[in-house]
Amino acid sequence: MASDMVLYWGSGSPPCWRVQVVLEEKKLQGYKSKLLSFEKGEHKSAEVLALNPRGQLPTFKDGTTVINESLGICLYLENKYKTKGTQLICDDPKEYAAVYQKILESNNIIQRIGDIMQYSRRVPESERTEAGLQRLMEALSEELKFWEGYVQKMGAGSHIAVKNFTMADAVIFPIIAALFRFGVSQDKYPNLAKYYNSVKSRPSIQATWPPHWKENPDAVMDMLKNV
Ligand SMILES: N[C@@H](CCC(=O)N[C@@H](CS)C(=O)NCC(=O)O)C(=O)O
Repeated sequence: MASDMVLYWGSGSPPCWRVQVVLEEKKLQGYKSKLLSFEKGEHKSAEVLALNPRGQLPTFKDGTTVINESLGICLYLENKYKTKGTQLICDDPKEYAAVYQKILESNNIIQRIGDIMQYSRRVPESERTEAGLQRLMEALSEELKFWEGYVQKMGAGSHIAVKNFTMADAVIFPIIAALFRFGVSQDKYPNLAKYYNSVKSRPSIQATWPPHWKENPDAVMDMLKNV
């Protein structure tokens, strides 16, 4: 039952957002939603750490079952509620192969984004260079070109892995949305932009759109403008 579930989440976090999308798609809207502030360090509260020693979001509980990795939560929900709401993993072997392929392959995008974020956090200021950062931006750009090609090959009206909306979209859309929010140019990746702009209006996506993005829809973020 949805009322047994608690999701601790942070606004704008793609791993949190994908779980929220799956909860919407599976018609599990009655879950307890706890929006925490990264700025205030609420993800490191005793309440979260008791469930998730990493102090990361999403943190999720269903009755006495605790599961914290976003992808794990998404697959857990699909498996437990196979016949409820949208079927997010296809039955057909060719189709579920495509869905799992894209889900797991999307870790490459996350890795490249992580490399950029870590550069300013982990590399001492004296060792950072414009060229060093630019190389990481180029690596993300190379990665996004694969996805630009995949979306183009799928054709208009299709989703990221197969024709219908699947788990791959729930997992990947929030990453694409965050990339555009942080300055990746829609002109440079026109097919990804088309995908983004068509999936954006889906009710599960709209219902879970990051609240602080809604408050400030036109915020100009240029951190990734060179990607
Ligand atoms: N692999 C985890 C990653 C979760 C994650 O990195 N969450 C970030 C927010 S996007 C977080 O909580 N960061 C705070 C921290 O690591 O202290 C998942 O997919 O659930």
